[in-house]
Amino acid sequence: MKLVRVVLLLLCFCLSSFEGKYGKHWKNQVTKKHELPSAPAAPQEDLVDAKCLLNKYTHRSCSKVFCQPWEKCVDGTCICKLPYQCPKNGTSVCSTNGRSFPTYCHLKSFECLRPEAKFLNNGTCTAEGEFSVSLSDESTDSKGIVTVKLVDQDKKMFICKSNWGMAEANVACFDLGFQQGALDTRGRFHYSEDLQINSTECLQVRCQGFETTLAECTFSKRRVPGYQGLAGVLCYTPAADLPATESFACVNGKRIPLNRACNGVNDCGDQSDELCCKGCQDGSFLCKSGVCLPNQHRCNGELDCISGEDEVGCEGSRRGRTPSSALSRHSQDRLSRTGAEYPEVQEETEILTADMDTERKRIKSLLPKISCGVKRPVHTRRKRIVGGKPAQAGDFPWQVAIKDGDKINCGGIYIGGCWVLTAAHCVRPSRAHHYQIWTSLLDWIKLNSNIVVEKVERIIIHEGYNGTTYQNDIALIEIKKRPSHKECVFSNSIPACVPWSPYLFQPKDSCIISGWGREKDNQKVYSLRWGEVNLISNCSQFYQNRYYEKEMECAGTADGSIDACKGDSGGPLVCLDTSNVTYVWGIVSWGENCGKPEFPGVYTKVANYFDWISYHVGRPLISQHNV
Ligand code: 4AZ
Repeated sequence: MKLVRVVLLLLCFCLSSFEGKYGKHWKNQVTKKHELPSAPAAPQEDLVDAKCLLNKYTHRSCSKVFCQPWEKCVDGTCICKLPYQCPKNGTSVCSTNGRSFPTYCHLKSFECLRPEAKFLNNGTCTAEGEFSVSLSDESTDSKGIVTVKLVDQDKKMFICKSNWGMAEANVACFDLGFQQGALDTRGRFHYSEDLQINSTECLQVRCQGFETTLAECTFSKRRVPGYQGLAGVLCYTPAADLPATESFACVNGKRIPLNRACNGVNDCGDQSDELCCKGCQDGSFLCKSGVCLPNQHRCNGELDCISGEDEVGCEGSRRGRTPSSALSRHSQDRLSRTGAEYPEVQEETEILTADMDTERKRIKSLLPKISCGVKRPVHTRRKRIVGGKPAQAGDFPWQVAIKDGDKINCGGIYIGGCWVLTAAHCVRPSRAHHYQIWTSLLDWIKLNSNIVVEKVERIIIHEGYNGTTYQNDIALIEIKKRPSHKECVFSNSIPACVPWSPYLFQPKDSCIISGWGREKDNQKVYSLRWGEVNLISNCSQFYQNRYYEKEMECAGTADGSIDACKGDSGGPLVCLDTSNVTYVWGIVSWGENCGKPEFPGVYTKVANYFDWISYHVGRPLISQHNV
């Protein structure tokens, strides 16, 4: 191993170009092909959704992103789980205060609650183990070339510049105590003479960006012939702030150049620059929920978009990410991260630390899962033209009919356990004993043999229900358990999933309504019918001063030919996600007439009531993720 001793007291070590706007001393240097300087800051109005920004979404906003496995989603925010809520399976890990934890999840949940101790290493705690990160520049503590000392190594090592991105730089800065992460990975960095540089031997590091210390990232050693650029970082300090007019204001208070919002890179460190996007730049991937993802997240075998689009159409393009294929993984990353075409060189790569990202995925796979919104494969529905078509057995296994005396006036939606969702205007708590819940009903003139009839235990009307404005038109029906039964029997029913985020479906998405309601000409209907409608935005234009955006949803067709009508109330408007999982997106609520294009059907927006529903039925019953 040949070490190069640097004799200058302070050597100006140029890493790459850096734009002058951060200060006079940052000068443009040689620009390599794969490090083009970013374009001048330009207004990003076409990319950023300003209204959405008011919600101040971050990496902890579970209506936009999935929570970490050591977190759960409560009221739209990922909060820390208690360690005992972690899966038990796993190997022990050690924290920086020398404490051993049964699994990585236990440590992360403990750290989430009490951030003073961080991850140190996988395995047992050793007496001499220590991990440290430092920056080379003696003149300032916020920038420099990064050096690390790994737990089981005795000397400080440099990090290679290739693969060093904002995710890694943010983690390095978090580790050094800069809570807003990094400002840039490029610039002119200095290092002092007592650092020994052997630039052909540097460490590769890969982080996800959520880590709180570089010790959680995966380090590998790679020997390549010739010179290697070294990783440097400029950590964010308010002094380095950009003018408000030329920058994007992150939720954590940091300011980043405008042109770095919606580019798939978590420049803010809290992801707030990637969560309110109308489009994505630099080849990053746009989720329907308005989130930009780095392109490597597409088809990586893990769901990142809340409605799953990043893992659709991946056949043949699945990226192999087994830890054993370190060499190919590295080569692949180099291509996908920089977009540059490097010549393939045979390199020796040795993984030095545990792969905690794989461990995170393993923990995620062990979390409890609920089953909803997936039909038994009886037959495929025969799709016909719009207009309301008769349903076949098994098409709508969540659909129920509410019988009041001898009349069926309303529908309902089975959501699991003993619970049916309906419209508040359909039911009265005092009449609970008059109601019957009919499941698997197709035609109430020609009754099918598998119908199950349930009695009602109680009815919960939303406390904000207003019978005049139809605000909060939502109610829960609890089904009576059969004597000697611990659970409710919904033998032929399958629950529809309850949407936890208002971003799961968007205007223009095609969804399905079903019910026993009247035809357009007020003709009575005895059989269950269904039709496809599109979600409609801007519904106040049809119902001025009567439409409440947050609580209501409009749906219909351009010619109005498909619509819900009298008798469909309380029934479902369901939408299917990219994996064909069915969500109850709306409850038939009201509308001016039926089948008139200028007056679309109005539905209770169920996603707005996830917390209200979970409060009554219990979070685990309806939580698909982030339990
Ligand atoms: C009703 O009276 C009703 N066209 C339900 C839905 C619509 C109109 C009326 C929407 O139950």
